Amino acid sequence: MPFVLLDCDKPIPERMKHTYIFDPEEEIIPACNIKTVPGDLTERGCSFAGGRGVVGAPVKDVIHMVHGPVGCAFYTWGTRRNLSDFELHRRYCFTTDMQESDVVYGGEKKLEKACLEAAAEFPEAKGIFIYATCTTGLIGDNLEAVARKVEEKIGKPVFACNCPGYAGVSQSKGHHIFNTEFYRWLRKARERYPEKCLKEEEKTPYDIAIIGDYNMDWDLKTIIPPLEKMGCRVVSVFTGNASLDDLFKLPDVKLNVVHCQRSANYIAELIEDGFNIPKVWVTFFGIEKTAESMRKIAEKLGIPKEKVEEVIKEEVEKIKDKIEFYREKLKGKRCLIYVGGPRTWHWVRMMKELGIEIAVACCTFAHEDDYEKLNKNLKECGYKGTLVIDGPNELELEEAVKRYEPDFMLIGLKERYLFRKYGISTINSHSYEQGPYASFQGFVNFARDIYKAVYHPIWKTLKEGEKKFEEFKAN
Ligand code: CFM
Repeated sequence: MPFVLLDCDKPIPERMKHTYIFDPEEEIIPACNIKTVPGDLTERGCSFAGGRGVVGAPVKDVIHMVHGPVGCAFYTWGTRRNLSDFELHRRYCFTTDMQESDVVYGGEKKLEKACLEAAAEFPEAKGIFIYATCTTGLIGDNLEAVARKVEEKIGKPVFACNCPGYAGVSQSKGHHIFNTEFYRWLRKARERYPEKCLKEEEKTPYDIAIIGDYNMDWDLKTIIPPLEKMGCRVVSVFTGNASLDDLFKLPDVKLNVVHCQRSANYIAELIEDGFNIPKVWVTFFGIEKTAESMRKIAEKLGIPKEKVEEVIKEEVEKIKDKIEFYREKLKGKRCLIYVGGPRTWHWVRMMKELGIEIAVACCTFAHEDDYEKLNKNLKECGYKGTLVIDGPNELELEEAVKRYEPDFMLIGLKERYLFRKYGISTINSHSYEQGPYASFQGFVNFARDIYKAVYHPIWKTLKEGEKKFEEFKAN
């Protein structure tokens, strides 16, 4: 039986179907993307966080208006390093600050006023994104109606995202809603603002859009240059470092290159259906996967093989000695990976390239297809016996760490301090330590940060301190 019931889960045996030991001979998909069981102290986020915080947030030059109580607006900054060269999106916080009377009498007027005020105060903004929250979703404020009115008055695009926190079982539903609503809105908005679309004479056969990359700690600075070197032109990114104007051009490219296949595959599929633009799934983490992805893109666009191989060779040449150094230092180390979903499987090959064992792999909100990809990658890399947990809670993580003894953990800020107290080094895998981590150059940074974490002298000092304390207690 590949499913396991952890000791801490005895009072909630439902968690067993979320927890399995990977076996290359068996195709196991855990229960996932379903409601949290009562008693499970889940670490999942809400759908609003997925729509507003993950997909919408990186758009750099719009006013992100959160229509709800002031607390919901926290997601405006400080949560995620989706950096850009025009920091309107991370510097300011816009909210209608709903009060009790607004809830009773409706908040549409307040929303309209807030949008108009913000637009007047920030003329540099290219438009407004309005987000519903649980409060305004429940009272049924008509965000689209307000958006239309405001758009008429300010003469700039206004998009409304109806993604209250309760819309789904995790933040994943928020990604989905943002994708679908934005696509629908964009189709019509392109008719209202034809000047923002790419004109026929401006198009090239090598135009691509990167879908599902949010420029964490400037990942785009390592992803884009090799693609440009092989001849691509990146016209738009959904939504890392994106200007609203560039998002209008999403359906004008030749190929959609989908990186995060959880949060943004939806819009790539809609654009494929609606505009007949093909998509290709890629992974820009680690040497092998980045090279494989570049070959896939080149093939779709008809870029000559020799050209791509030349770029790959050049890039690999630049990093291979450094990677070899880190590989020597890290081979045989054991890790626990726990990220949202895609990164857990995106990183399997990269760990293999560094000679690292994957003891435990967890995802916060993955779906079946993520686990299919995780299993496939683990199998291809020859891993066996990895403990996989869907949506782990803190107790499960503690037990996993005690049983599997990883040398380091690729996790987020929520978990890091607890496990540091256990004496295990951690690397912030959502927003990074010192990124970028993507593509060839990013791989060196990632390997360096793992090396720095694992070899930091503090862990030795801690262990010696513990030993001394035990001796002291014994005497
Ligand atoms: Fe996509 Fe992401 Fe991820 Fe994600 Fe996230 Fe993230 Fe993530 Mo943190 S969009 S699903 S909701 S790759 S913020 S940049 S690292 S959990 S695995």
